[in-house]
Amino acid sequence: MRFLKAIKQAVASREKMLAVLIDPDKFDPNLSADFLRKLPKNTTHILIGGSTDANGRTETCVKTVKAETSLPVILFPGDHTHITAAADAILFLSLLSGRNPEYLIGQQIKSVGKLRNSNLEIIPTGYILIDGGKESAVQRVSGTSPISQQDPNLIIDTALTGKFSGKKLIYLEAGSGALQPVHPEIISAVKTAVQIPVIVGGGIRTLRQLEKAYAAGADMVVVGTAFEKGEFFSLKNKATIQDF
Ligand code: 1GP
Repeated sequence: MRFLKAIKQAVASREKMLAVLIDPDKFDPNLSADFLRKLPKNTTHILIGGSTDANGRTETCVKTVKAETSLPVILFPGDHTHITAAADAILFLSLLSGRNPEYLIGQQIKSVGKLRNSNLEIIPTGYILIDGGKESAVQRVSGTSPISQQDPNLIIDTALTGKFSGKKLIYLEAGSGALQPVHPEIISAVKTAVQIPVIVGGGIRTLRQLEKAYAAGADMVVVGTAFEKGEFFSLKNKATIQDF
């Protein structure tokens, strides 16, 4: 369990982690070297995946990225067909906020054939979809509803259910391109309750939002869309990529 162990060690020494999410649907292998060169220097992980992989490009994406970076490359699959043994590890997600058995246990069972013969490190992760102000791909694909940010108690109870069920990480997800990221008060309440590593993603576009998420207790922040669009590098505030 070397990747989970490293995450736990970072949390123990209060080091914050930054994961950049690459969506295989939008990945251009010809631009990947350039994309990776532009990543903040404190990027700690590359996540690869998304709710869909329309062209079946996850494996190509993983292999191309792995050839160009020594950062851990971790799968963030939308379903079992996105799994490839070429990555280092997999967030083995259960969509705990939803009530669709397919995303609580069905897809996980379908994954076993690939996982049992791979060297992927499997990291059990409680995945909680939170309302980010617009319909997310996760919501659409899973057919489940996000939890309202007005209902922190349900979010906390859901996260604790994940912990009690043996999940090693809790991922608070506002949805890719969310209008409102997960509110810092919710991050704080969840982190205080679960005391295991907490990942936060969805709609984080600015350094201020990133710092607020960290200050609230996020151990790892995931940024996808803003890096894809280059927005994270051209913020109105003073900070630039070199400030990371
Ligand atoms: C989505 O949490 C990730 O699954 C990242 O979201 O694309 O909005 O950064 P963004």
